[in-house]
Amino acid sequence: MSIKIVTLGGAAAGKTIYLASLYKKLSIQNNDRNLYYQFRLKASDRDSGRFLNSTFANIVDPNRDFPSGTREFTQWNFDCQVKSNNKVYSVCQFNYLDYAGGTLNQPSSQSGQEKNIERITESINNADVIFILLDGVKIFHLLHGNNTAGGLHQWLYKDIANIFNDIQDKSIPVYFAITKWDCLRPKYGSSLMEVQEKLKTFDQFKNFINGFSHDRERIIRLIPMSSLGDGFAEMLIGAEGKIEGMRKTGQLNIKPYNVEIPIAYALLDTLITHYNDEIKKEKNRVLVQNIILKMGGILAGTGTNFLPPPLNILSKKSLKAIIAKTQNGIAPREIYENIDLSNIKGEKHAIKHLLNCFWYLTKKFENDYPGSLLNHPTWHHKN
Ligand SMILES: Nc1nc2c(ncn2[C@@H]2O[C@H](COP(=O)(O)OP(=O)(O)OP(=O)(O)O)[C@@H](O)[C@H]2O)c(=O)[nH]1
Ligand SMILES: [Mg+2]
Repeated sequence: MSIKIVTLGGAAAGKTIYLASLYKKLSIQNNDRNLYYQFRLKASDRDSGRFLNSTFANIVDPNRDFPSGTREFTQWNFDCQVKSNNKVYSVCQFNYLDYAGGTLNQPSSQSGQEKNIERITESINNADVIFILLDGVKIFHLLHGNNTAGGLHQWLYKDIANIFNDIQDKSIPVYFAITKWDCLRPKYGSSLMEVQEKLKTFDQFKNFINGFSHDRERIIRLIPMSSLGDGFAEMLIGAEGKIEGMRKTGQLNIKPYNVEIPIAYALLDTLITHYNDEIKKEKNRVLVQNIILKMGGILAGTGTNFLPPPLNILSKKSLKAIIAKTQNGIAPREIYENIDLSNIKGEKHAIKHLLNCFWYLTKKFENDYPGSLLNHPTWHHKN
């Protein structure tokens, strides 16, 4: 099953550093330290993996500047795998796009990027999940009332407005990530309420979120994350609180956080979306049947043929259990205890194992960051 994630964000929102950091954190399965990181992301080809590793090496090198803005347009494909007893199980694939954030906000005739803008539009149309990176430095300005800070108006009324226009007709999950959370964490910790309230004071956010709230099938999440971790970089604050750049502090240890949360949600939410769609179709089928035959219908089968392989190996019962657990506030410990890598005996186990890891990570995240769910769909797992 291939999960297409379209990452949207203005210039310098943090897209490139995020990808390098995500890959660094998840490219090696972690069997010892944290049981719920017992999976890995593998780049689709060797060159891509090497390129991401070398980008990351430059990012962490205190003697080098941060990478300059992206010019190319690159699709990154990652295979999400579980390795157990010397066998590798490939559960799903994640596809990302990286591109020059700035040029996409100009009219295509001016940016000379017609082809690339077409590609982005096409990707949005085919996406399973939309991932919007909100620049943490811009959010910092908003929260501190620095209304005249450079680029803020352009960002709010052009970049963000363009993104919302592009995606408003799609009813798939939308995740807002607030990048560079390390800059906000000292003051805001893990509370998202203030950020949520601030964003909603702007009509475009309010309308977007409220508009979607009427569309009860859409999931909207807010995910604070840091690709660099705390203390690795600091904002250079000039006169009148103006942020003039980001400086590496020289700290060697880099501990990104929450970068894996969007992919964990992407798999769980995509399963739920597929299931909900199927239930709706079944309901329509039964309705038509009832009208034609004037009799009560029955919902079909125990299988999950509507899921792309290899996830269609799951039974309908397991899928309903996954959805129920995802919806309900299961204590992380309960999920954690289910994980046992040495017990994986086949593809089905591997899938369940990965889902367990993702449950754990997302539930822990929800416990740690109240206010992250902005809107959720009607759940049909009881059907
Ligand atoms: N403190 C902090 N700064 C970050 C983080 N991620 C990115 N930055 C800063 O933000 C700048 C831009 O990040 P990029 O990843 O290059 O942004 P981008 O979205 O790829 O930008 P374009 O390629 O121009 O579209 C970096 O040079 C860093 O200074 C983070 O997690 N924490
Ligand atoms: Mg970039």
